[in-house]
Amino acid sequence: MANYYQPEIETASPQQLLAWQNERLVKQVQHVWDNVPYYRKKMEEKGLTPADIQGVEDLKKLPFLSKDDLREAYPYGLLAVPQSECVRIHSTSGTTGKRVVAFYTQHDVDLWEDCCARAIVAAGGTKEDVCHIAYGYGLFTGGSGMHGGSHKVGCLTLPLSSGNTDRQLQFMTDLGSTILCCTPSYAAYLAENIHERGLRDQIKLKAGIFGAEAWSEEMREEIQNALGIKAYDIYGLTETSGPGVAYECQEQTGMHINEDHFIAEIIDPNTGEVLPEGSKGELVFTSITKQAFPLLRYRTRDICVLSRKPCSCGRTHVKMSKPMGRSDDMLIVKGVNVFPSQIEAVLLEEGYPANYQIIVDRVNHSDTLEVMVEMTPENFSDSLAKITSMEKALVSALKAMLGIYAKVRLVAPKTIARSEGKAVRIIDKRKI
Ligand code: DLL
Repeated sequence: MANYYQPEIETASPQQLLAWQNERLVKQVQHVWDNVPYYRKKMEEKGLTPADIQGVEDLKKLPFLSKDDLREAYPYGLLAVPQSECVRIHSTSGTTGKRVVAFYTQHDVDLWEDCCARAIVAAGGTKEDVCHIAYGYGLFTGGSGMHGGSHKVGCLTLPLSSGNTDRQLQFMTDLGSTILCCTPSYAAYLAENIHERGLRDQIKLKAGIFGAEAWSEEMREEIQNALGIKAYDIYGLTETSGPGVAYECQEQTGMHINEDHFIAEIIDPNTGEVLPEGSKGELVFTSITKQAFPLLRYRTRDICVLSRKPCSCGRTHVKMSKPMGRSDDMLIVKGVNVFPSQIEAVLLEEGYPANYQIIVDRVNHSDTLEVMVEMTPENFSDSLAKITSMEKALVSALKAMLGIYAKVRLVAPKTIARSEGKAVRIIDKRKI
């Protein structure tokens, strides 16, 4: 069984990494130019030919690709190999507009699963582990990606998919799951159930690999304590393969990006200007090893920071911070930028669970922001006076963080519907 800690790649010198990226980028640009008329036209519009791209230094000359391009080219317009070479598709969970469909050759699936295997190993996984996969299987990439990675590491793989909490807990206790892979909101829900059913002593979990949605450090703390595990972040998006584009190591201070497969840039979301390391901005990826669906300078809309500070794990690949929200999920309320992650941080800090919904509306031409949040069984009260005073405390904590007033509505435990996949945090009635 291969050892998916690949030190020759994961701890390669910056010079070696750059050499790989230069060589692969040049090849990829030629591949796209030769096979994707949509992209060739975009390059021609900028007066570019492949000869203009000699390495990473020239990346900034290339045009960006956005989700709108993917929708426009739907379904086959960005495919870079004959359809007969493709073995799989996955698709985004987007509910509006045309879906985005991503294609994979067998080579693409193999490389993607390698990336997921690296993530499992970085979370301490070995062939002795029982890897419990509660990400959804199907069009969503979470289930299949982590499943493939788990096989490569040689773990005993439990393909539970999402939902059916009774069955999740039965397998978890009977088979002794040691690594849990699911969204952080579902992990928090499973933890809540484990606690209520008094199953804490019967579970053998040691690690969780959670991603696909934003989650705060406070939520990590809460899940780690509730399940007695180390909780690792994992990042990815359908367009660039799925989970495993970046993953956390034992240091838990950001996610190493698999730079032998992806070149990451941070840009100013308004001007498109490339920003220096350490700046906060929109993450842009170029996939340099994918055959079927190779995206050049794809704008993720995720806002984060990149860091090349040396990591105690020895990995040299650049780290991305937790995404601080999406530039297109960012709410603008009364002209102020509001990220759900800021609200979540306040709630957890004040001792509330991560079960909340943010409701934005427009009343008399003015924006309103309301946060509905569940009380915990411990701080639950039906005394109006007590609830009002708890709400007041939250209103001022939120005001200190956001700079604007948010109405707070405390509700009884378990009032807000739980999610088995990505949690629905925002209801923007202005868009309805
Ligand atoms: O969510 C892939 C994935 C599956 C990642 C399982 C991790 C684990 P999409 O459904 O295409 O793909 O959604 C991609 O989800 O642009 C981010 O906005 C968000 N996202 C993914 N991982 C994280 C994370 C999968 N760790 C979009 N933290 C991305 C915050 C995340 N947001």
